[in-house]
Amino acid sequence: MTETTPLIASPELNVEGFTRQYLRELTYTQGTTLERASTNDKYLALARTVRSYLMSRWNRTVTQQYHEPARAVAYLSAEFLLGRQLDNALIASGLEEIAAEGLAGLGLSLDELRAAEVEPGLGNGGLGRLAACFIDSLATMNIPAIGYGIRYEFGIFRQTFVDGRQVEEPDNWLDNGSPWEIARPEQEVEISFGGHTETTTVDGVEKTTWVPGWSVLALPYNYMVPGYLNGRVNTLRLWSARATHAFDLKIFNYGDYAEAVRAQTFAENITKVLYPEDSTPQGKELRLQQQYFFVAASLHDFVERVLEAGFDLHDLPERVAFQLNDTHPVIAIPELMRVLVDLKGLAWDEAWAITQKCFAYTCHTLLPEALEVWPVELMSRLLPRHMEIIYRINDEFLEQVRAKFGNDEMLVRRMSIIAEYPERAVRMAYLASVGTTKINGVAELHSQLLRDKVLNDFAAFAPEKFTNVTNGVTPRRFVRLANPGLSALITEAIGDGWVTDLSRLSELEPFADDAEFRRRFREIKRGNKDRLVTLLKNRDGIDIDPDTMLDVMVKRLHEYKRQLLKVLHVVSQYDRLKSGAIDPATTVHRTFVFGAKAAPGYQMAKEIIALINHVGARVNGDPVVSQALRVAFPANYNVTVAETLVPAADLSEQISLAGKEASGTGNMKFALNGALTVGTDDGANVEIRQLVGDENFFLFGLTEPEASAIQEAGYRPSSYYEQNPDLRRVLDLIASGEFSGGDRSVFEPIVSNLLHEDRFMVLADFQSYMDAQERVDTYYRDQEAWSRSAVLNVARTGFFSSDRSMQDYLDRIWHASPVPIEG
Ligand code: OX2
Repeated sequence: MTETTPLIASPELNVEGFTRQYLRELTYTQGTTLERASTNDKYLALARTVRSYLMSRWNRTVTQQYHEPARAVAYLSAEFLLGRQLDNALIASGLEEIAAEGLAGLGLSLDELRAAEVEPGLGNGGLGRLAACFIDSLATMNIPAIGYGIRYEFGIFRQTFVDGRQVEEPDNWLDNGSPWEIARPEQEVEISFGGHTETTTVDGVEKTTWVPGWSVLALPYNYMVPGYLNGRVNTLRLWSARATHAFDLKIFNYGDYAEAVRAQTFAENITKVLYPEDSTPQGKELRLQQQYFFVAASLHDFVERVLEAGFDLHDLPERVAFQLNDTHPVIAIPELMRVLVDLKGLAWDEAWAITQKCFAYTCHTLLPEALEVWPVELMSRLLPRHMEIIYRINDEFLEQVRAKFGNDEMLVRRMSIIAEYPERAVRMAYLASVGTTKINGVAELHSQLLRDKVLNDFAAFAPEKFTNVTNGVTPRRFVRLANPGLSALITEAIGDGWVTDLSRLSELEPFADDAEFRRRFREIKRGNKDRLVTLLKNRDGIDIDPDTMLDVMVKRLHEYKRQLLKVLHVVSQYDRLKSGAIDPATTVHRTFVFGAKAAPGYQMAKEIIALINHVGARVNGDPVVSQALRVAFPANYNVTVAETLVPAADLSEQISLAGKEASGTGNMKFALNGALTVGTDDGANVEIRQLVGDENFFLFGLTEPEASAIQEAGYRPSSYYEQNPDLRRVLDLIASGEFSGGDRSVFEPIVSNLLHEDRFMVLADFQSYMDAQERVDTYYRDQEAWSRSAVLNVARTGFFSSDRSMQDYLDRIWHASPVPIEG
């Protein structure tokens, strides 16, 4: 590698080197002493110390990339739900033990300082966490990759409960300083909006230019994405909005100071807050501004800064694969066209060929209402040039449709990127389907349903574009870090290769039949429950009993995910214990743990949260019932909580209506940590069950074709109520005011919705779910059989590593290769 200046070496990788660097950070950066330092001071000094070890690797990665350009993956995502950074940086750099020892030498506790980190909650749930897993895997697999996203000043809201109801508070994650980001203000990019376009003819050639109305600055903040012990540190670049200097100046010259400050605020609003909607977009103007803002900044950054000067943009597809994480970044397609045609002077057809080759699109949903659509009126006002480009893309595409399928105007209307009803609007998923080389779903069933239902016309038009990549999760965070006990046991049994090759877990298979191994496995599970007991006690003041079965349902609150079905089960158990149908002394004791945030504007979801909390209070307060079951619903479920909760779980609830959950990724984390799943044939559950085997999975519920058939024939939920006395008792009990202090009106909307609409068929699956839960109880009584199944769940789910997902993307979509970092 050619370097003009030598790279500064890291501090020595030993306890002395670490301690020296730590004290340096505490003294020179935090400006304090060990005696005076606050916990936050000590944490920040620790973070910076760890960071200093990764810094030279980061520089080396960037330098090598510059000198030896290779095809890179650019992952465009409006969300990166990173979780805490320190723990991951410690294991990636091999510093965990050194740090613990060094800190102990100074009388400090690593665990205590770890706990001081506030996680950056820059995502809603699965989609954002997936992006974080993917960039971790890419770095670990030595792939040149860059993540592009938004540095929200406020991430996902902090959830609290008041009288059992959700209240949202701002997540000011930046308050205590963020040691993991590095601002690069000198690399700011100006991003424009509004205005109009002008077309002129020069030498007989039409040329359109955009005359924007206003603009803001995009400031990049870099985050390290360290590979696991491989010397590579990739970059995550998150953009933050500022007012342009020119704008300021003009107003200052008019002497209107107040107006200048207002302009500043207006600009900064763009990256102020993460929209808390998950899987159901709200169509707000600011959201489109966010999307264009980060996408335009990222394309500019890649083209003007990452690519070397003089790079021939005809070769762009050789150098980059832009992955569109759902429809949020899809405005990148017309933006790249604008850059190539308007700014770089390429002919339209050339530019279109390049654009289509550079982009690929991942769809994460099957709910029609979750596919983003932007009113033409809004798009034309905010991005007039892009609207023109979209029209032209659409015209040419529809010509091809006619050429291929004849003049079927119904079909043409169905496939048009522009919807006509209920208002003229741009269908972003269609734009993505037209402007990309590949389209993938996130689990086998989901990809199949995308082809057969949601995007069936597009699949008929270009079948070769469609592919599947089943999601995965990073084993570094969700096994190695979250479950140190299990990690040590696995390593003792099969060596430590599994951390970067999770398929190796299959070597654990024989240990399922080893009684001593199972005993140790149970001991670890029990230890993990103790850790959870401590966390819930300290964090939430919640008491749980580690000797009960831990039955966990954690995910966003959404009707399709069916937290309500879980509540019906709890209420049924409550009823049976109270009525004496089951004996609290002999039944299997369970703790039901819920974790879920509802989008602030999603009324029904918030009612369901209130119901869970009210049922929980009643159950926990009843002297008889609480002997056998308890409900715990810690507020503000997030990545940090998941890391303690997932390893402690016995039973994983994955109970969405078949055909609605695209994949799920929590389901994978639980199975990998040795929980058994009770689940429907939905999303990645299908693949989990195929891999672990029917005998190690509690399947229930309608299949997708069955559910669709019932819906088509006219689903009548009340008929289930009428025919099933157990179900009737449960719904009547909720309706009676049993869980609302006798007030029958409180949960009436929930009950009435179930009886008369029940869009996600909770009542249709009720009995099947109850039966599955009976099987769970029976099986759990046989702890040897249960732990054998649990071990087999671990041994057989190595497939769900995000490393494997990345390999699939590389093989099927990106075609990029590893580049090891030298030195
Ligand atoms: C989620 C999906 O709901 C979930 O099934 C999937 O596992 C996850 O994405 C990662 O692929 N917003 N969030 C999702 O989809 C959308 C849209």
